[in-house]
Amino acid sequence: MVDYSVNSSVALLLVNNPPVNALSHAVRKGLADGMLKATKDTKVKAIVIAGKGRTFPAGADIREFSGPGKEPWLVPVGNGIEASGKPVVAAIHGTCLGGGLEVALFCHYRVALKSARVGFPEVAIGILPGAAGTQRLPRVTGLPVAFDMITSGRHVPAEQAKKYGIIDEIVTGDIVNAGIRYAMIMVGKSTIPRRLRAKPVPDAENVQKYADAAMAHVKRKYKGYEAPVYCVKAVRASAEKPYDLGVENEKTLFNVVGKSGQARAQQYAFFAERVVGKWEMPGGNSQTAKPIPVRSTAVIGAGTMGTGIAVCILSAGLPCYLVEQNQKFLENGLKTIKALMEGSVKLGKISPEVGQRAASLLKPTMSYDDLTGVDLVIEAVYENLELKKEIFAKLDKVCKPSTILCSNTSSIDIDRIAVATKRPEKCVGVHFFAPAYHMKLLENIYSTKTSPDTAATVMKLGKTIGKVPILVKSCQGFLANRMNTPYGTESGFLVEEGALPWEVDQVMEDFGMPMGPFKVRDLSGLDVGSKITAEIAKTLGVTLTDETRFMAGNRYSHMNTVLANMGRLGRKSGKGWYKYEKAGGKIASIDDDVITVLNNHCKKLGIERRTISSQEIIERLMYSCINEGFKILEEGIAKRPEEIDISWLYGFTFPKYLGGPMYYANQVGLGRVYDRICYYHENFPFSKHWVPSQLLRRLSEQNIPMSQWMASPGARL
Ligand code: TC6
Repeated sequence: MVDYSVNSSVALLLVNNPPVNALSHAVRKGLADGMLKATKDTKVKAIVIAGKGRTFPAGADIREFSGPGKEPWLVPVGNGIEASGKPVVAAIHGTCLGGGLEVALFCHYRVALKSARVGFPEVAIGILPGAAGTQRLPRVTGLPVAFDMITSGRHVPAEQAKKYGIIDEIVTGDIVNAGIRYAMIMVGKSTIPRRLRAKPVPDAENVQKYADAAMAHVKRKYKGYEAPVYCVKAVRASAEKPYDLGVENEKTLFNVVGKSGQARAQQYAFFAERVVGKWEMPGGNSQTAKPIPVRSTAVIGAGTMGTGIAVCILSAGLPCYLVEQNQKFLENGLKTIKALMEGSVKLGKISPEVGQRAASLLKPTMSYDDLTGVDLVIEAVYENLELKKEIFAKLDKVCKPSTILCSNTSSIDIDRIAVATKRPEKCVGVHFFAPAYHMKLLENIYSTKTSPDTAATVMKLGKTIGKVPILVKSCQGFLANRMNTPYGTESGFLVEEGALPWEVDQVMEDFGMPMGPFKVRDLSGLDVGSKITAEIAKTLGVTLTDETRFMAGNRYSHMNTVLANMGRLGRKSGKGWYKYEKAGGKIASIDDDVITVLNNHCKKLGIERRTISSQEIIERLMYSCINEGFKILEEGIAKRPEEIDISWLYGFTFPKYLGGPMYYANQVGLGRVYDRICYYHENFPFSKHWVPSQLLRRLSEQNIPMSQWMASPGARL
């Protein structure tokens, strides 16, 4: 796990634990043994620690967190490194993260390739740096940078890290050779002045000011998350306690937060994100399928989704045609893309160079004939089957035979679009979430005809453009929207039965959702929902009135349309479920008029309003979706619960500290969830989404533990 060699007078400790050289028990032991050997060997005058393969250690082995752990711990190993009288150099390439950065900070010197990144991402998995990182980083960077890096978990590029003082020198060429060269220069120099433990924290007298600012920031930005709060407490101690007591304090905090339910959920989410990359579908999987190379792309439609998708593609450095039917739409689209790219540069999401390059990669056109040679096209027009079919037929005619045709649809069965082409095996769904340039989920959808190579291509494209792609089978609404539907429906029923919209929102925000369902409706526009409902009613042959309570035997609430018909369209009109300071305003306040409308609506329908508990709100919104999630698994739309959880984490900003709805269901207990679903089914027999899933029934009745049905390694945490 750690290869030991001596090159002239320099000992090399090369960590060899692919894929990311995680600091497993064997690696920690290898480092401790290597240090001992190098210290004893009188020929050795300096030591280099580096990583074999793609990276310097990227952190502790997260899988070990669920077990009892084994000595040697990282702090004593690090103490041994720091105490060495022979200079120890960390030679950094790839990602030097978490425990890896802690090892580097125990070394006396740090050199790195320009492409390397360093950081403390522990906060993202619900913990804090636990091997003195919270005490050593502030001694190098000062408090503000340490608070920022440790609470955000961001990866800092090597050159920036050099400015912070973390890296001593940027080197070129082979990292091991560069490290050895650097170490030879340091031979004979005293290591005492390089030991961070003895250094003061700069500007320590202002710790109160920095810590207060950091605490206020994390409470606002990471509402509900425990780890960032613990990170602030640990870093603060670096300025208030002597080094050894600061390390002791960090250990105490680590032991508390490390055992929390949030940490387990966030670590599950970490592995779930990796599990969904190992997809399978009839005829192939991520190992066997071969993605076609995508060197050129096109997006059809320069509306909100089309421009957002184009921005993702351009930001990844891929050429992109933008196709519209008339000059005005095209120009508007180009303006939007320019503004979004400029915004991304300003926010530091992309570099100015990438921003500039994007302008030359974007090719506006009104002619499909320009698309003959592109490798992949994404159609992003509005949800209309006939229009999508028409576009696919045109594309099929002009594009080369190998071009992959994708539809950015949120609900239309891909088979129904693909029939318009002679290449159904090359047709696939790519469902982006609004705003497309921001939301990380990419829901890729295979139809009965999609080939595994086509699926592999869009899964790879998703990664290239910085998304978290999942692969699901086509069905009405696919995974994400199908499962999320009861959430909206039930929230509508709750206000009809007695809850107020702001009460429902508050409960769900306290639960962890960034925005309650009624604020979301106001944001997207009540007219949008009411038009969709009208379309569904038309298809079913139902005439909607204020008194309609059922559609095709299924319970229905007309309240949203009642408000929309009053011109209360949401934020854009200044009134919706809430009232706002102005049309287009963002500050939502309670509106008594809505209570009046609700009361009148209920009176008309003969509904007696009642008090509804927070628990009922959570159960009706979450359990109805979870029930649908189990049906999605049962039908094979999603292969594993991880796909479902990832879709909620990155498509609906479900709180990571709850892991995702399926993980959450496990924590509550599948038996309890099933019983409550049965209870609601009995009470609301006219809501199909309460018909209990058979899979959930089986699991609950047989008391099958999570480890069996969530068979992935991450889920066992
Ligand atoms: C810490 O250090 C605490 C210290 C305190 C000491 C007391 N452990 O992401 P990828 C696996 S906490 C175990 O696809 P990339 C991953 O599951 C840790 N396994 O690659 C996957 O396995 P699979 C602080 C890990 O190139 C494979 O490696 N560090 C770990 O897209 C490849 O991973 C972090 O939180 C791990 N630490 O990204 C860093 N890391 O192939 C976490 C990865 O079987 N890691 N694996 O599916 C990352 O952020 C990314 O993996 C990356 C590489 C940026 C290092």
